[in-house]
Amino acid sequence: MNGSNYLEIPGHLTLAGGNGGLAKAVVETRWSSAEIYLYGAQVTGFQKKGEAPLLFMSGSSKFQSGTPIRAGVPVIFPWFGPREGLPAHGFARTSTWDLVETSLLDDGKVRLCFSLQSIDFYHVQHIVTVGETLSLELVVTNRADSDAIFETCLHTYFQVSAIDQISITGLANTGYIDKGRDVGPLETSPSIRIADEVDRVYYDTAAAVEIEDPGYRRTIRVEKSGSLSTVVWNPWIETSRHMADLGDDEYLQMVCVESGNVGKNKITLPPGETAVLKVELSSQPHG
Ligand code: TA6
Repeated sequence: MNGSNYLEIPGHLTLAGGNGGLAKAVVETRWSSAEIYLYGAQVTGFQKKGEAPLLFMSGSSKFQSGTPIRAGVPVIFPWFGPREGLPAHGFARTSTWDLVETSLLDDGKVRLCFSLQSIDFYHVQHIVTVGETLSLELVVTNRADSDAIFETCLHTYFQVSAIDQISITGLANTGYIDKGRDVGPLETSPSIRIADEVDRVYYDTAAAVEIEDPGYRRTIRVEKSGSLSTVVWNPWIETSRHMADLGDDEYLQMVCVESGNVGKNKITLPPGETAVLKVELSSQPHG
């Protein structure tokens, strides 16, 4: 981090060596604290004062170049899911981004702007704003002279008190594909409960989603814009056992509710245009 001290903000933002020696920004505001790795421009932690962490971090996560970090909000770009001969979920999450700008906003929030280097055809920024809420913006500009076609996703891992106690609302009457079962029904349940492996891509939905967590006595809210897909994932027992970077029982404390544009909602962007995927993550304690 030599030479980047000018990006630090006394009392609010320090640059430090994180796990595996990877550089991270540590942020403090009057409402919350957060950690963001330059590797993947990945928020790995966000916690409001007096509350449980909002984001889940696997105790077995690797922190090494070439391997994604299993925590927080991996930035998925320019494709979602597997690609023959290429890294799953694109290369953004395994690239080291430049931290190009930091600022303390008038209202006390801290804003960080990361830039993804050396992709000829795209200019990509990830803007993270830490305050009472956590706001993330993935900003992609097409610098080529023909249409760019790509997928985006903010693959958010939430920490929950107990997976079988939570309920997820906001997706009723939305069509989805369950990856495991390869079916395409409409969500009939106004309130989704998880009692098995769930790996669903909900399409054509711009709706906010809420996660009700009675154990932590809070409701998490995912507000989004520039996104037509919502992914809900929990690996459950068998899949977890095959994941080297997730403890066998950690599926009990996590759920992914991801905002993006994937599959049939992939983005076609004309030359010179910009697409912005924005999410605002908040939590409301129960009274
Ligand atoms: O978003 C859900 C998903 O695509 C699942 O299919 C599951 O594989 C998960 O992401 C994690 O993928 P990863 O490459 O991080 O192991």
